[in-house]
Order: sequence, then C-alpha cells, then structure tokens
Amino acid sequence: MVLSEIDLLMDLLMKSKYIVAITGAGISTNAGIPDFRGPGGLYSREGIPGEKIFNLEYFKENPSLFYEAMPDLLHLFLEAKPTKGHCFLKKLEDLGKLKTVITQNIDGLHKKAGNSYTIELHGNFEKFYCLNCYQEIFEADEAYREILNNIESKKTPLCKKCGGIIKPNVVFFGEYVRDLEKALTEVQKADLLLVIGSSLTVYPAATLPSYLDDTAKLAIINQMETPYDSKAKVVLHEDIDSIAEKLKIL
Ligand code: CNA
Repeated sequence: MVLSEIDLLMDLLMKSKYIVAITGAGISTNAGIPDFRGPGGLYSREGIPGEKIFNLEYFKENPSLFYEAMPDLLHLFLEAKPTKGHCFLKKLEDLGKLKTVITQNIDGLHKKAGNSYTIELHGNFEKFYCLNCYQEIFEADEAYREILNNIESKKTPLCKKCGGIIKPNVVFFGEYVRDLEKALTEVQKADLLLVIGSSLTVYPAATLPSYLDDTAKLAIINQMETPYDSKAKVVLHEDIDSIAEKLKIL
C-alpha cells in the first residue's frame, strides 16, 4: 500500500520522540496576519516598503515611516488569536513529543497557544526599549500604554528619560537574531524537524534545517515551495490548518 503524504507525516509524528518545530509567518495567516512573501503578503502591498520599514539603519534615520505604518500592524499582532496550526503544536507538546518551537514570528501566538518552550528569533512586542539609553519598557509598565497611544496616533514614541527613539523589541534587518545558539542546539537534538509556514529564505533561520542530524527526518508544511523540499521526507504544499484538521491530533 502506498501511504499518502498525510499518513507519512502522521507516522513520523507518532514515531518521533524529540520534535522541534520551525515556524514562520504562514502559521499565522489564518489568524489574519499577512505573511511577507506569500500571495497577498505585506511585500506585495502598495505603499508598504517592507525592506525599509524593518531596516535598523533606515529606522534610526526615519522612525516615522515605521510608526506611520504601525497602527494597523500592531492591532493585528496584539489582537490575533492562535490558529489550529498553533493549537496543533500545543497538542504535540502536551503529548510529550514536541520539545521546542523556534519561530521567526513576532506575534507571540505560540506563547498565547500555551507552548512552554518557544524561541522567538525575531523578538516580540512584549517590550520596547530606547535606542539611546537602552531603558526598557515592559507590558506591565504605564509607559507601555503611553507608547501604544503614541503609535495609535502615528507619533514616534520618544524616551522619557533621554528623548531617544523608542523601538519595539523585534529584530529588524541589520540586527542580530535572538537565541540562535539555543535554536541550533535544539535542531541538532531533534529526531524530527517540522517546518511550518516558512519560505525558509530569511537568514539565519533559513540555515537551521542544514544542522539536522543525518538520522533525523525533515517534514515541511508550506503552501509554496521551499529550498529544502528535496531534502524532506514529507512535503505538504497545503494550508496548515487543514493539515492540522486532517491529522486528527487536535
Ligand atoms: P515568509 O517569507 O512571508 O513566508 C511565509 C510562507 O508561508 C510562504 O512561503 C507561504 O507560502 C506560506 N504560507 C502562508 N500561509 C500559509 C498557510 N495558511 N499554511 C501553510 N503555509 C502558508 O515568512 P517567513 O516567516 O519565512 O519569513 C520570516 C520573516 C517574516 C520574519 O522576519 C518574520 O518576523 C516576518 N513576519 C512575521 C509575521 C508574524 O509574526 N506573524 C508576519 C509577517 C512577517
């Protein structure tokens, strides 16, 4: 009997004991947050020069471009709810199979779904900080609410201590990603690496699958092709939520 790709994936999930997931923007599109490079993604929209908005040098020179585009994006990020894809990964963790989620996403949805060990390579909006004096502002601080109010009215928030530019704790082009060493270690420990909703074209996350042990398996769920498809045991070019439903693990 020839197993379908979905049966093969189920088989891999059941046999694996140390699953590590790498997720990208595609796991959150069903939560209403557009990806960058998929059809309808942010990069295909007029008036949003993504490469500039999320560029550190450009931001330092001209933070208003980022903050003018920010209100809509921030609402999307702060109000989004976990999708079936996120819940599927939480369930895999509850089953004792999934050990770590490594994500390029900045929407915090893996934590909202309840995954306890999440490596957010590109940071999150839980914190803002001053580019000049490095004063940090956390969600519980009153100043955090003031920053959100500033953003709401498309104003660039400035540091109350020194007047420096306030930046969210998300990684822009030109900055180091967070916890890369930890992510590499987790990939090396995995017996199954599950890539979900990532074009695997943004570095250094795009290199992570190459650190997989020779005996470990790679499975990819992504609507578009990725550079690693030929190396994967299972490739599903489908919507993650419909795959999550078909797997009947939820
Ligand atoms: P990407 O390069 O935009 O790729 C996303 C991939 O997901 C595409 O190849 C799509 O085909 C695929 N995809 C879209 N929807 C689905 C779906 N429902 N099911 C399966 N596949 C789908 O995004 P990457 O994450 O690879 O690139 C990394 C960038 C995008 C990082 O810098 C992120 O911070 C950034 N980003 C994050 C978010 C977020 O936090 N939700 C949103 C937009 C961009």
